[in-house]
Amino acid sequence: MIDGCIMTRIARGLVALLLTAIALGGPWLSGSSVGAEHPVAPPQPSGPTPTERQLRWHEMEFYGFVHFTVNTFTDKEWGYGDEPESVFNPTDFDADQIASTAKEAGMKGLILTAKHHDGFCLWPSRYTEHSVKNSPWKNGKGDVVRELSDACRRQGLKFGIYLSPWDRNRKDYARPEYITYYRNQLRELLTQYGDIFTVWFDGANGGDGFYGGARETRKIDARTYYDWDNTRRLVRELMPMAVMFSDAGPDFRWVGNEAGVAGDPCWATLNAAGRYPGGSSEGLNSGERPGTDWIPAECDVSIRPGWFYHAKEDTKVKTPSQLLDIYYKSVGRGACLNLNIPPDRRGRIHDEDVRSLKDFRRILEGTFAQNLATQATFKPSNFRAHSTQFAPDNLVRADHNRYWATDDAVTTPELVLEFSSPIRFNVVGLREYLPLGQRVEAFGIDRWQDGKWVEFATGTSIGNHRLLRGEFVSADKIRLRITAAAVCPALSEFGLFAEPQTQ
Ligand code: FUL
Repeated sequence: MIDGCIMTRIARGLVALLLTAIALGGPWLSGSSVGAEHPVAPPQPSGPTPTERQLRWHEMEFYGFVHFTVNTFTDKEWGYGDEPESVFNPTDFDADQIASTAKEAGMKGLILTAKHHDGFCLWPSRYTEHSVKNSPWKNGKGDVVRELSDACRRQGLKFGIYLSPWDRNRKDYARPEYITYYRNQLRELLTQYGDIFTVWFDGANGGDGFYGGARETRKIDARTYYDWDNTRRLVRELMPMAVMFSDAGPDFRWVGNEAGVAGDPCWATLNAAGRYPGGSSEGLNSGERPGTDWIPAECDVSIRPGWFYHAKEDTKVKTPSQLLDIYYKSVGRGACLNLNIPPDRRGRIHDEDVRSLKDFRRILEGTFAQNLATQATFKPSNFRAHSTQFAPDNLVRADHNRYWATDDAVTTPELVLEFSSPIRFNVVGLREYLPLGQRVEAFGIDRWQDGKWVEFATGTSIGNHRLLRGEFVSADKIRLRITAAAVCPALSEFGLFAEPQTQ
């Protein structure tokens, strides 16, 4: 009788033999025949890889923040915590207007400040009186979390929550009891409002506050006070597919600034050991390579200078071209973009913001409506075992689960795209097949001009999505060069796009 261990060793041996044969172009895979039907072993993953919940989050790419609370009515950015509930009184709250604005802007979800640093709760929590239930809005019967989460679902948007760990209202803040209060509130939010795609843990803590009338400065040790391990465990238990944000992950990280700009490179990997929310921001902007953990970046930025609505900023709403620039520097560098759209005192997104978002979307849609690379014939220097499974035409399929991969030994392949007539473009898009990790470390894009290759752009990290935006060029041959990779590349998209000329 052969025991399980020997069987495993035999199986491993066979797989190794098969992989070696593939790498050498084994005869039964017919080295030269394109379209061999035999299944070919895919490349092995390299380095940290994303979880299923992180993959779902990556796919979202663009979603929004909704900063709304007493600050909207007191014209502040950080409420002190002593604001009377009576100040919260939107005159025409319209969750559908907020959600449809987000939807039309191309966002895939919204994250609401259920409680900001001032401690006022936008839902009628059982655990505090400092909430909508004691406000004049809807005679204390309103629930912003309920209305916005329902409106998001109606629009097909995901819904997430921001619950500030720092609470300037609570008497027990900085004491152990507060952690129980915080978790009780999390439990309410994660059990009463349907599916929650993310929980956003803010690391900010300014110290002073009302604290039930104490009006003093309270310092906590951000490393230990919140006992994050157990709070994260609670989130996993109540909402297993929710991704958690903080400076330190665990699922996605702060990008290190509030300008919406990811580093270049921006690796999805990070060394998580020793990091905690509110800790050092070193390394967050560019990530860390090779890195021990898959903790990709989110770029959070407001459409206005402040996070909350202030009438004086109506003239300072970011223009469509500023939003586009942010998009290319966030989504286009492999991060997700979390763009804040703060409701005004009516409880609606202001016309200026709506107008800017619409135009921004129009330009993006015009740009990505057509991938010109679909018209090309692909000439790769290599594709894995000559199998259609890994052929370069996977790069222009809508299905991002198909990818172009090379043989294990080939880490710097080239791919030439030939067109029957010149195409005109100014944006190049690339994606890696994320389940196999972030593999490519450098690449170049060239165009054929006057009998020679001329560089269009070069880059380093690709990850979920890389967009390179340049001057308009025309060419009937384009080349992608992978110039450095940790292991054989696995790319799921190559796109050539043209921005609409009239902006
Ligand atoms: C920061 C907060 O202090 C700001 O008020 C805002 O909520 C931003 C998204 O995070 O840390």
